Amino acid sequence: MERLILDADTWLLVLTGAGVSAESGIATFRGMGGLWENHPVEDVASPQGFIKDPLLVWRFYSERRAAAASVQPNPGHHALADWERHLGNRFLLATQNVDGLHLSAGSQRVVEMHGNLFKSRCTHCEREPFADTTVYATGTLPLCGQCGEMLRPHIVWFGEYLEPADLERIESFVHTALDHGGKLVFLSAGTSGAVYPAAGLVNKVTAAGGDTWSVNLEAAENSHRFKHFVQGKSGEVLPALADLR
Ligand code: BJW
Ligand code: ZN
Repeated sequence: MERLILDADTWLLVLTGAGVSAESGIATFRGMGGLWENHPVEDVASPQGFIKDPLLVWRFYSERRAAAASVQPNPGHHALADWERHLGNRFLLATQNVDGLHLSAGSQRVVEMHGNLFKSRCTHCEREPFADTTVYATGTLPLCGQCGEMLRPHIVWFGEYLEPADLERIESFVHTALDHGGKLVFLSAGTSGAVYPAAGLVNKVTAAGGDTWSVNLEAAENSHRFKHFVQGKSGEVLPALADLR
């Protein structure tokens, strides 16, 4: 297997998707066939879906909270935390996953691009998003303790904008790497490369002259845009991939 060299010049930006948590026992979106109980994911993960049926959406997220609370990070998560300990500020992990498993594995420089399953926010007042691990009973609509309006999961749904500060953190990492004359590397793992803006990061790094790696169980929609493609399970490939110098 080709090795990814992580030396003193390397600046590594990692993007992860649902595939990285698959070996921990969390179903991927593709694995579910894009469906949850026969509802297209877009119906339970969009603002329109929430307006139409908030109880259904809360049931979807409560079920996912319960599932994510009972699993552990796998060797793929741990490998990324090791790489971060080696590279320090020359490492950034952008994850599309909302399960919090990278944080449990010890990763610290993490941008949760699509939010966090264990946070909620108010649909109405200015209250900050807050930690919420509650698995709400079916038929319960959680309300804001401050204003009495409906709460919603702190998740970036289809058609919603990602937090500008999160996107800026990723862009600024790339620019800092270039400013330092460093060797910029982008590695994407366990993602179908179908959802933007995450799927477009490979183009940005390529345009900036960086090296690009994809680790995925099967060829992803954007695999042809990467210089290196390593096919396999991230929990097996990642721990063996890097050559830490
Ligand atoms: C393994 C493995 C193992 C399995 N090891 N590998 C540009 C072009 C076209 C469309 C757009 C565009 N820009 C924006 C859009 C619209 C939209 C979009 O991208 N649509 C596409 C479907 C075309 N994007 C948005 O709406 C985003 N917002 C935005 O851009 O705002 C501006 C805007 C506003 C108004 C209108 C238009 C634009 C927001 C996207 C938010 C996505 N949210 C979700 C759901 C919420 C999170 C949640 O509840 O969990 O996030 S969608 C869902 O997909 C989830 C995931 O994070 C995301 C990505 O999925 P991922 O991680 O890739 O999972 P899978 O299952 O698809 O793939 C798993 C892969 O792993 C597979 O390849 C397997 O082979 C592999 N695998 N086991 C390694 N063990
Ligand atoms: Zn409120």
